[in-house]
Amino acid sequence: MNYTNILFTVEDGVATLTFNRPKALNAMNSETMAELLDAVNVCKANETIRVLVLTGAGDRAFVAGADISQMREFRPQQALAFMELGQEILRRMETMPKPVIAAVNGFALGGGTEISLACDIRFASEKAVFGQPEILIGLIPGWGGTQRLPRIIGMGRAKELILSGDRIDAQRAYEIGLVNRIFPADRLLPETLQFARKLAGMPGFAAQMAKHSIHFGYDLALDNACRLEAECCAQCFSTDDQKEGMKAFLEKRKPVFTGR
Ligand code: CO8
Repeated sequence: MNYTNILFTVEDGVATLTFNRPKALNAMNSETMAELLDAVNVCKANETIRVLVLTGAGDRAFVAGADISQMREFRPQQALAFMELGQEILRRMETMPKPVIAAVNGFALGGGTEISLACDIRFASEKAVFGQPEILIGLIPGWGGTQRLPRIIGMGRAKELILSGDRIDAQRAYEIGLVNRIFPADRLLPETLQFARKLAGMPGFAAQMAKHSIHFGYDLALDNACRLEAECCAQCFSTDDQKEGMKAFLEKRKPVFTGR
């Protein structure tokens, strides 16, 4: 697929997807969603891609939400289809068997915050701004925000953001656990890519099993979730990387992982 609304590059096992509609602050329209879906599928299928990084073009926005100029004329059935598509893409990305990191470089509002919530890790520039302002235009979040936000920052804080539509800066987002790390604007992408390369060098199957256990165990009863974890961990013993990791530890040397 040819991309016109995103940039997509791969280097050192790290794919970088840049939302690229800076004039509209990278707002998500249907075309951008279709390209995001395609890129997520490519990342999932391509064995040379081991980590995905998402960021926004320009110096103002990650994603300023779903495209309001497209949504304004929706009838309920179109709105539902737009939400279902967004939810499917984000769930596919969230459960992808490889780490996904958001490098939030500016406004991440509405759908922009929701995209970041579906990433495994959120890094932010000092200029980042988060929020779920849907209520200010007569909506509620529709791409998983009412569900993922409480799971990540707690129900009380999520309700505060969703019911007020207030925006928060990177520092506040860090304080409430919404972002993992903050960097000066010019360091965000280099630091994120350095961290992504580190993850790309980890045993890939173990990373896959970790995400699987977290995502598919989260809503199970504890006994069942721990059983799932044990089975995922046991599967790791089928890999060369587990053999190499333990051998290297006992031989007091750095492991050389092959991803097998
Ligand atoms: N959609 C479409 N265009 C946008 C969006 C957007 N979400 N955000 C910004 N733009 C456009 C502006 O219209 C403007 O375009 P133009 O230059 O042609 O007038 C350009 O980007 C620059 O924006 P501003 O002039 O507004 O820049 P400011 O610096 O004054 O303000 C803000 C920046 C604060 C980010 C402001 O643009 C803003 O508030 N944007 C909207 C944020 C928002 O409400 N996002 C949530 C949208 S709803 C949503 O995401 C729900 C998703 C899931 C539900 C799906 C339901 C079907």
